[in-house]
Amino acid sequence: MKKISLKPYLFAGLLSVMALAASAQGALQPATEGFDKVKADIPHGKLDSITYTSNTVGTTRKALVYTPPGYSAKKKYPVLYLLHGIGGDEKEWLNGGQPQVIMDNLYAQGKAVPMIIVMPNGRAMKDDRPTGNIMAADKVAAFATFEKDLLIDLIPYIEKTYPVNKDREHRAIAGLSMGGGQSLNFGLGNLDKFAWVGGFSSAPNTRKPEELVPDAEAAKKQLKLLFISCGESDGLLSFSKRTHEYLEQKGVPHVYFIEPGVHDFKVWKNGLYMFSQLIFKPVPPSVFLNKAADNK
Ligand code: FER
Repeated sequence: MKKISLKPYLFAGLLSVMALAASAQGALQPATEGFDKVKADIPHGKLDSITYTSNTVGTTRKALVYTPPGYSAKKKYPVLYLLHGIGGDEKEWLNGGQPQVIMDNLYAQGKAVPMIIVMPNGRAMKDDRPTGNIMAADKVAAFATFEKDLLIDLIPYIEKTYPVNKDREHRAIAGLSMGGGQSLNFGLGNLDKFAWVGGFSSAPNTRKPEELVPDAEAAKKQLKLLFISCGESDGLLSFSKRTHEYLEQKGVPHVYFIEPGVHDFKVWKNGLYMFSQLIFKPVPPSVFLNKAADNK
């Protein structure tokens, strides 16, 4: 009988085991088919509409709050503040992104840590509706004013109303476009308050990199995750790209995920899908290698 060498088979087997291990280790994977489809046969979270007093604006203001399936006031939850864009308000994520569907599906698969998601109105002014000229200077300025409303008014309201952990490691901030710029500005500007920061298709309101991260060593020490994503055909890509290049030059670990797409909810929903799976638990070092199959 002819003797067959097992060596090539062993080698091929070893290679495929290594490849599997590498992908299972959490190389970044974008959303797959069905991630945003309503499924009737799984537990669903709940949406509340809340109203809080804003000393910053001098009015009462609205926000939406998603509590996860199995929510109980006897437990304690981390909180993700999820911010909208220049044309939106506290309902933009709900209407355009249906984050409750994305999250319900992730929970059904055990892929995310149970968290409360707060969707505020990030235009901190008396008339905070996205009407008239949404690019008007006072309306754009109100997106910067929201930093105070968030830190002084909204976060304390959430923390006395819901059963939440109140330390930085249990607080995340992420958003789309103007809300992405806000998240990077407020998150990186208040590292004592936020350990998890995400900007999806961040807008021109994003501070210049040197102002955004003046102390790279402090950022390295304090950030659990900095996540930057954008569509490769988005006209605002340069704001994400310049931030990424600066962070890379300063050696600040971050995820830079550029995907096919433009300035729309396809990219933002995927941003939420990816970011929400990574927060409030140990981050696999492999995600910082940015080696997802179709990432550029
Ligand atoms: C701009 C272009 C886009 C700008 C803001 C945006 C304030 C925001 C877009 C969005 O939120 O979708 O010049 O200036």
